[in-house]
Amino acid sequence: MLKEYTIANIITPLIECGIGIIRISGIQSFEIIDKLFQAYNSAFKQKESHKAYLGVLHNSNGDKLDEALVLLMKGPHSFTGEDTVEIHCHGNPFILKETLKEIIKLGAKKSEAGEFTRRAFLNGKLDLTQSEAILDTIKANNQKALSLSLNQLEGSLKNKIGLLKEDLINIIAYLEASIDFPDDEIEESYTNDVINSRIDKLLDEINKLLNSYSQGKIIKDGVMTVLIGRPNVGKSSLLNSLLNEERAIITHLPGTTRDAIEEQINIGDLILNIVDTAGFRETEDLIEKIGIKKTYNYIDKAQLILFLVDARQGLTSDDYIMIEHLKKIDKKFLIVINKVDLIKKTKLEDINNSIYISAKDGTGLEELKSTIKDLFIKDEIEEYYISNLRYYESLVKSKDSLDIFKESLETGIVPTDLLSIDLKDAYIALATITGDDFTEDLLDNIFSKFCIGK
Ligand SMILES: Nc1nc2c(ncn2[C@@H]2O[C@H](COP(=O)(O)OP(=O)(O)OP(=O)(O)O)[C@@H](O)[C@H]2O)c(=O)[nH]1
Ligand SMILES: [Mg+2]
Repeated sequence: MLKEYTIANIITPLIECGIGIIRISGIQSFEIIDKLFQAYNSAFKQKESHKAYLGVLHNSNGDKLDEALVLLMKGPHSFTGEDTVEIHCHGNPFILKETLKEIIKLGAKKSEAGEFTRRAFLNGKLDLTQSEAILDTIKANNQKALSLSLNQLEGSLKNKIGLLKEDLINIIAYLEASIDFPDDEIEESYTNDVINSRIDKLLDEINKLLNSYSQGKIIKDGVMTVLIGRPNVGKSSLLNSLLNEERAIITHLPGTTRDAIEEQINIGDLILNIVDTAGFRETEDLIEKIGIKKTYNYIDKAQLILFLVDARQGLTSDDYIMIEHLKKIDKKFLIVINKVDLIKKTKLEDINNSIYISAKDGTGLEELKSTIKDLFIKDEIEEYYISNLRYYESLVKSKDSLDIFKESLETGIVPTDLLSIDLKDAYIALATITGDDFTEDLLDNIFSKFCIGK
């Protein structure tokens, strides 16, 4: 299955910067670098692994391309498991592109998205949960998300699923042995009750993982949060205060924001993917109308609505209509009463489920943040989190097969020799998570999400 050709690519962004890196992986890696690079140290000839060599890169005409540092890693002790070369040159897109061109001329192919990691997987350096954790690690932008992905990269989920698979294999082996050697006392302890309780334990573990998904996904992807409210209530001002920058235009004129503005903010370890919208009101202005239509689309997608109200006006009839709508579609929302700096405290209306703030002077912003955090981050910490829909769906499949098995065992309708089929299905579903059961399509799907150099 492993391709016999060598792959290469620029693995750092193509911008002017300090260092740019090209990676080559495969059987021809060392042969290619020999033709392209002259090391100052003659020890380079011995190709000692995990050493760095300084020298000069040349093109095929003998023109100097750069002075570079070359790292050699002999397979299987490399990321991909193959002979690997990393060329660290100056972060100049021209140098990088020219050097890659020479490498391709010398016989390597330009790598596809995720191809280095795919090779690492196919060479048994990583399972699929670890491969996918690499992508999460690259994207993590807070400590919690990072810890989650790094644990998975170290193999926490791989090991957990491994234990579940091992348990299933033992039960399947017993069932099959009891069919082949029905009179032998293979293991008397394996009564239906024992099997049932072992399956129950497995189901417990699977349910725990399934239950961790919503929290895992929030840790990894954050919460889609939409700012809505009538014109001029201060939606854009709140966005700017939370971001600590003048991102959205603010004026005293109603209808300032027309196109939605999307930003990301971190509240401690919680990411808010926050959208400032045109809000809602009746209008004849075509552009504003489009903006308001967009607001409704965002409301549908939102996990949290911050519903802004001007403290001087309180809730208007339009607001009540919107609140009813949000309740009807079962959206989580907070009523945020803004501009409290303009009104005496005693004059404030007491509204349920509301927080009082001033986007202008920062009053109440900390309370708003901690309320949002409490809404989404659970106190209790799970041992494992799954944060990937693929794992969730596979676990559901596995659980369904175990449920069917339990039913068959209980009713006794299914002949014993067919009983293990459902257990095998449950096993295969788990095996697709770690990748000991995979199709090329599954790999294409997973690795196409990676960047070219990974
Ligand atoms: N005093 C005071 N003024 C505020 C506060 N928040 C916003 N404003 C003012 O209210 C006006 C409208 O603010 P925006 O943030 O543009 O309101 P918006 O809801 O985004 O308005 P549209 O985009 O037009 O729907 C501006 O003049 C802001 O300076 C606040 O907490 N206190
Ligand atoms: Mg606005």
